[in-house]
Amino acid sequence: MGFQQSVFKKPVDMNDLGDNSNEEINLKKRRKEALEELLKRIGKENRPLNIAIIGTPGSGKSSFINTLIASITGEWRSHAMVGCFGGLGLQKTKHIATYRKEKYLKHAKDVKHLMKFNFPAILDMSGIDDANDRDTKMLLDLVFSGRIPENSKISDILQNIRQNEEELNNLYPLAKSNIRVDRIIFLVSAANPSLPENLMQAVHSSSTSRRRDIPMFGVLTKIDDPFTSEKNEYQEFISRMRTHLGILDIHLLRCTNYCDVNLEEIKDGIRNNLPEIDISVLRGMKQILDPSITVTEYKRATLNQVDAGGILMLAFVILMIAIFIMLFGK
Ligand SMILES: Nc1nc2c(ncn2[C@@H]2O[C@H](COP(=O)(O)OP(=O)(O)OP(=O)(O)O)[C@@H](O)[C@H]2O)c(=O)[nH]1
Ligand SMILES: [Mg+2]
Repeated sequence: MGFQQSVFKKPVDMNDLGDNSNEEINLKKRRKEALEELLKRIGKENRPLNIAIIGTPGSGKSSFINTLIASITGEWRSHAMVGCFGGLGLQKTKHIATYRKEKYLKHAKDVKHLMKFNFPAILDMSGIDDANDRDTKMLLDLVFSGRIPENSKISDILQNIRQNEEELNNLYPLAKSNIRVDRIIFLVSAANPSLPENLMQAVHSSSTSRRRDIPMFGVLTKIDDPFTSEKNEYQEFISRMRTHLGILDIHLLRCTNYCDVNLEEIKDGIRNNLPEIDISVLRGMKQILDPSITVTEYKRATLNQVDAGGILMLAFVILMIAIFIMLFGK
C-alpha cells in the first residue's frame, strides 16, 4: 500500500456528491464484497476468537474498536469511549472492557445473519506506558492468559503486582472459564514519530511464553495525519514498526479511524458510513481473523507424568542394584 495523505481531512462538498455518484456506488459495492469475503473467512464453525487491542495512551485503540464494529455493521456508533486530551497525558479508557458480538451486533440491520458468524470478542485495554519492565510483562501475561476479570482497572492490577505478588495466583486464578487471548493487535499512531519500542518488546516477549505462542498483528492508525510528509521517513517508520513486532506486511493494517475529522458527515446524517474506511479495515481483519492461524499451545509434562516417570526410574535403579547384589554380593 502506498503513502497515504490526509484523504479524510477536507470537508465534503455536498455538490460533489452528485458528480461522484458512480464512484460512490462502486465504493459501496467494494465494501459489500470486502464484508462478504470476511464472513467467508471467519466462518460459522469453531468458536469466536478473543483479540486484545494494545497500545500506548491515545494511539486510537477505542476509536479503532468503534471503526471495526462500524465497518461490520455499516453504522458507526460510539461503543468504546474515545478521549480527546490533546497530549495532556491523560487517558480515556482506564479498565479492560470486553466487547462481544452479542452486544456490538445487536443494532446491526442484518443482525440475524451476522450473528451466525464467528465475530471476535474484543478486549479494549487502557493505554500502557512504553516500558519493558517486569511489572508490564507480568500485567501482559495475566491479560494474555485470560486471568483478569472483565472491567478490572489496570491501575489496580499493577498495584497488586507490586504489593501482593505472592497473592497473584489467588487473586487472578487460572480457571477453565478464562477468556484467553487468541490474537494480539498492537496499535501505533502514524501521527507520532516515536515508536513505543519498549512496549512492543514487552508484548512480543509475553506473547511467546513457555505455555503459548499468541499470533501478533499490527494496526497503524491516523494515517490521515502522518507525522512526516517525507515518503522515505514514513516508510522507514513502518518498516521499524514491522521489525519490532516481527510481522509480515500483510499483517499490518493501515487505517484512518472514524474520529472527529471525518464523523461530521455521519453526525449530520449525510450518510451512514465511509466505505473507504470500512474497506481497508475489513480487508485487514480478513488476514487477522484467519482461523488457519492458530495459537501454539505447548504440551508440558504434567506433575503426574513427571511423578510417574520418576517412580519408574527409581524402580529401575532399585532393580539394577538388587540384580547386582544377587550376582556379585556373595
Ligand atoms: N486524525 C485522526 N485522529 C484519530 C484517529 N483515531 C483516533 N483519533 C483521535 O485520537 C484521540 C485518541 O483516541 P482514542 O481512541 O481515545 O485512543 P485510545 O488509544 O483508546 O486512548 P486511551 O484509552 O486513553 O489509551 C481522539 O481524539 C481520537 O479522535 C485517526 O485515525 N485519525
Ligand atoms: Mg481508549
